[in-house]
Formats: sequence, C-alpha cells, structure tokens
Amino acid sequence: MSRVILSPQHPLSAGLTSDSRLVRAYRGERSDTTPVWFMRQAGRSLPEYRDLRVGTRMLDACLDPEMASEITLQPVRRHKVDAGIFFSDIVVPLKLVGVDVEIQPGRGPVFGRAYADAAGVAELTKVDPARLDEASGPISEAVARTIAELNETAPRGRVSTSSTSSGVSTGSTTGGATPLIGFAGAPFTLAAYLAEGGPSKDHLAARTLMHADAGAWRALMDWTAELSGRFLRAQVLAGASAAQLFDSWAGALSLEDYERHVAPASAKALSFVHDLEYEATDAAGTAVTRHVPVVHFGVGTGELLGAMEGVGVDTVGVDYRVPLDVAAQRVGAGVPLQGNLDPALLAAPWHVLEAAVREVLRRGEVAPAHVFNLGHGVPPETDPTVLTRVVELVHEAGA
Ligand code: 1CP
Repeated sequence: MSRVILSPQHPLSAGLTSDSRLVRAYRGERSDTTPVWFMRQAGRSLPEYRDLRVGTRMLDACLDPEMASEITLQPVRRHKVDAGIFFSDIVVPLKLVGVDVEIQPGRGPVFGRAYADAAGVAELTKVDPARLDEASGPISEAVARTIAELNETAPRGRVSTSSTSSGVSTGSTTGGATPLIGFAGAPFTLAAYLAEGGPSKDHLAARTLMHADAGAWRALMDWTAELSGRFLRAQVLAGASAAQLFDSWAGALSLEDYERHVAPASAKALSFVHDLEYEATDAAGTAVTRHVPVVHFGVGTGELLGAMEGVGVDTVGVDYRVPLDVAAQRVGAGVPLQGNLDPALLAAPWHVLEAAVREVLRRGEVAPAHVFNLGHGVPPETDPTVLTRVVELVHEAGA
C-alpha cells in the first residue's frame, strides 16, 4: 500500500504528541510515568456534560462540532488524563451515510429495522461507504477544534525526546500537547447492532447470519469495515494521534468464528489508517518514519487476545477479566497493553480502590509499556472526583 505522510500541521508531524506518554507507550516505550485515560471518560459521570446535553439528543450532540469538541475536552481539563477520546459513537458513521438509527437514552443505538438476512444486507450495502468522506465534515471540524485547544496547552518550542523529566507532573505529557484518540466500532460490533436492529445480550442474530448465509455475512462485514475504516481515517487526518478499534461484543464469539468470520474485516477496517505515517526524530537523533498507533479492545475477549493482536495493531486493550500479566502471555512478548481496572471498584472505599490500582500497575510491568485504563467504560454513577484521584495515583505510583 502506498504511504501517505500526515500534514506538517498534524500534532504527530509537528512533534506535539509524538513523544507524549501515550504515543510513546503505544510504540512500546516507557516515559516518566504510566499514562492514563478512561474509556467513556466523556459522558454522564460529569455534571458539566449533563448540563451541556440538556435538550440535545445524543446523535445531534455528536454532529455538533462545538458541542462534541467541548464534551471531549471536559474530562481532559478536569482529570488531567493523558489523552482525550473523541466524543462520538460507533453508530455515527452509519447515521452520516443515511442509515435510520437513533440513540435512545438508557438503551443505546436503535435502528429503524434489523438487517438480519441477505435481503436486508443487500438493502443496507446499496449505500456506498465512500459517501462518508463527503459527509464527515462535522467530524473533521470537531476534531480540528479539539486539537486546537489541546495544542494550546503545549509549551512553545521543540518537544524534548528524552524519556525523563524531573519529578512527576500532573500535566498529561512530558512537554508536548495532550493527544486525541480517534475511534470506531469494529465490523463485528457494528454488525451485532445492525443484525439485531438494536442492543442485545448475546448478539444471536449476527452469530446466526454468520453461519446461515456466509455470502451475506461477508458483504455486511466488508461494508461495515469500509465505513468504520473511513471514519477512523477522517479523525486521524483531522488531527487524532492514535486510533482505537472497539470490538466490544467480540467476546460473544468462539476463537474459530472470530478468526474465520471477523478478523479479516477488522484488518480491512484498520487498513484505512495503516498507510498514514509521519516523520520524526528518534532518541538518538536519527530521522525515522512512524505510523499512527492503533489499539484494539473488546469485552470478554480473554480467549481472543492473541487473535485480536494478530489483526495488526500496536497495543491490545484488556478487559477486567484477565490480569495484565496473563494477557501479556496471550498476546506475546513485546506488545504494549492497555487496561484494566474493574470499573466496579470505582465505587469501592478508597483503600480498596487504591490497592486495586496498584495491583493493575504491578501486573502491567511485564509488558514493554502500559497505558492505564478501566476494563470497560466509566459507569455513569461514578463520582468524578474519584477518577481524578485515580489519575493522580497512577501518575505518582506509575513513575
Ligand atoms: O445520552 C447519552 O449520554 C448516551 C450514552 C452514550 C455516550 C456518552 C452513548 C450511547 N454513547 C456515548 C459516547 C461514546 N460511545 C464514546 C465516547 C467517548 C468516551 O469514551 O469518553 C465512545 C468511545 C462510544 C463507543 C461505543 N458506543 C461503544 C464501544 C465502547 C464500549 O462501551 O464498549 C459501544 C458498544 C457503543 C454503543 C452504545 N452507544 C451508547 C450506548 C449506551 C451504547 C451501548 C449499548 C449496549 O449496551 O449495547
């Protein structure tokens, strides 16, 4: 595949985020301390989010660049996390190409119909996923607004590439700007919603279609892969410094089904960012070309961790069910890990939570680099001051 060099203004090319704690960890290097961010850090746990969202529907908020950007920045300002995660949803690209979908409060994405058979898939895939490129203006604008503010926090001048800074700052990088992570839903997780027409527990409709009609399944996966791939690419081109593919529901699959019916489509989605590169200088002062780091995460995917790494990613996100040192054996040596505090512990007494955070950090030491996160999203009831305290603890204890 031919390579595309990111523009000189991109935060990675400009040296603003390429040596941040997060981006360094995603390429397997440790910094002054362990970087930390939280899945679902933007959202209902924050009173400033709830205030802003009054009267605006979820997908309208995602497609309003000013609002999406503001919501993305809220947890970065409040918690001093090492990354922003773009405020959007895995169904936003579907909405942008005209699929009838809404997000119902307390429920999740609900579609006008289910796409569970060959006729449904044929109807859905009539839409050319390339249409997303013309429709993704609100996404690119929201990302651009977000990184404009994130870059403002960066000190002027060249960013140091040295690994140590004296002491542990509460700031989110060792001298640059806070990176923004772009994301997309993996083809299977999108298909799980599309086949069912909404949220489900076991994703039966998708699992049935995969075996009942292999041709329709492949068409559905090819289509969702291209749509998610283009969504990721738009975010990176607009300024995101890393990309995370959420295959939240892949844990419903056997390893064999995952490898045969799902992994090729996830690899295809990621091919839309694999060609994006930037030029940098390594610690020895040598000019190097680097790719945009990619993270892959799923829930209940303990059996699949090796295969998920095999899709072609830099870092594997681990849910709370598998300790990081065990996960390290499953993904193989040399792979950075992200995770994996059980979100339930955020509501436990501080001494219990503190011990659990330290245990996650300790187990994460076996990986070449570790990005602290939860094992799944922040529960909406979480006291946000607890999250801030966890960030402080990780920065202090992870040094
Ligand atoms: O009104 C609201 O506040 C709705 C709640 C909400 C939010 C805040 C939804 C509905 N989506 C989001 C934002 C969102 N979705 C983010 C943004 C930022 C952040 O992490 O801080 C991200 C990364 C997602 C991705 C997403 N959406 C995933 C993958 C991650 C995961 O949690 O596993 C999935 C599965 C969805 C679908 C979805 N959207 C919303 C809900 C409640 C759900 C899950 C529904 C279900 O259980 O099936």
